[in-house]
Amino acid sequence: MTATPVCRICGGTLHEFFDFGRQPIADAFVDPAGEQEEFFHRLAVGMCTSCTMVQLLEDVPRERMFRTDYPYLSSLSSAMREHFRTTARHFLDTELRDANDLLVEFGSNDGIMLDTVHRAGRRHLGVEPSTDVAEAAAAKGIRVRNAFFEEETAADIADREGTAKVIYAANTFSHISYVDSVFRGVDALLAPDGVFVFEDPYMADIIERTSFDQIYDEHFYFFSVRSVQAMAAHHGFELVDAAPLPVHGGEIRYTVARPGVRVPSPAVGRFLEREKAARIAEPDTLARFGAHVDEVRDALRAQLERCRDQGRTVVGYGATAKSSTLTNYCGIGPDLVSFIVDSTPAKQGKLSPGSHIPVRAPEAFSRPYPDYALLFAWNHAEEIMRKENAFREQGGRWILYVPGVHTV
Ligand code: DWN
Ligand code: SAH
Ligand code: ZN
Repeated sequence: MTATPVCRICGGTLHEFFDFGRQPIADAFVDPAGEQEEFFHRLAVGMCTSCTMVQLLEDVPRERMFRTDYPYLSSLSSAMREHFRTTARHFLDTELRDANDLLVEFGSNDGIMLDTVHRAGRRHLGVEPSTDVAEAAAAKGIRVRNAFFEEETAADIADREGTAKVIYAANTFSHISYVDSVFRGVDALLAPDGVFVFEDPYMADIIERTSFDQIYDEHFYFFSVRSVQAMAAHHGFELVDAAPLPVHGGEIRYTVARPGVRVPSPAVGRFLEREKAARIAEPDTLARFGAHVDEVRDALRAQLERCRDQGRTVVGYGATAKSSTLTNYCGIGPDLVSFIVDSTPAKQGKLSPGSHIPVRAPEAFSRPYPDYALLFAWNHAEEIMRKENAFREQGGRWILYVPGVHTV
């Protein structure tokens, strides 16, 4: 673990605004029969007073998070499969005009996006350090390199394959503390007229919805249009577009190019104005966010304790990485949430990190239905509530905590 006293982007001073205390690795589910001790780190966030990038104060060694048995499989959500199909088609229609054009995706996971590019018979390469998920993509015929994306990997790909028209990353660039190496890699690999496109949770949405569970070890940076523009410029690139996405509780897709190559979209200026008006980079806004976090914690605990005291059963839905911060910060254990159901085979039979709530297969949800279901996968609410529609019909209620604690 390395201390991070200064901004990892520009070297500016960090203003710390929230400390979640000791937290486990959010995707390190615990084997109940195992004896391995859990790894804990200090989870605290700050904002750079120069470039406004929000970031963790300490990073966890990357091999502890992204390893052979990283459990998250992107393709388990049908809404996300549709989102990435549309994304791939967009690149096929707009950027990959020449039959020989190459698309490189880092953090390609189980191939949820590259599958469409591969099926279209177009040149692609995934870069994915987590072996199990990389193998899942390779099994679909997708070309994947089992490695971390950084300068050396990118330069080697450029040597072997030539430059890429599109370098793409979803929910991955914000996971990488060492951005300078990534930008040097992009510089080595990107075609002169190519684009580097990435999409990640949007800081303005996190503040607006108090979705503090987005903060955990894997999420190192919390991007805004202003901080991404500064980061791109700092590394000799230009932010040329920003587009909002409804997925994962509110994201932005950023398009970065070499300076002067693309005409910047007016959307960039519009977002900058909006961020200024919403005062998302002001210390008092961040202090208010912190106060809201504790309000949500207190309201959720009160609700769960009420359920327990009245003898009502509560089950968690979706053993998300996000729920690690939620359960551990709010002190939610198996006494308040008996178990969590999740469709990921590698999570089933394990215990949630730190909070040690058992994880079971989705079939356990209806045997019998609980009185309440705490929706940890709130970003997939529509898909899950549709699928589990019988739960509400027979009188069950969902507990949500974004935005704010409420039942439906
Ligand atoms: O950024 C990240 C995102 C993309 O994925 C990574 N750092 C880690 C991970 O975060 P997460 O675990 O918070 O992501 P999700 O997509 O909110 O996780 C949903 C969980 O719920 C998965 O474990 C699968 C499960 N699930 C389910 O049991 N039934 C999901 C759906 C849609 C379902 O119907
Ligand atoms: N793109 C997918 C997966 C996001 S999860 C989606 O949006 O659903 C983040 C992924 O990034 C994991 O699969 C993890 O193994 C990978 N990752 C983490 N650091 C990386 C790095 N330096 N280079 C490439 N991939 C990385
Ligand atoms: Zn900075």
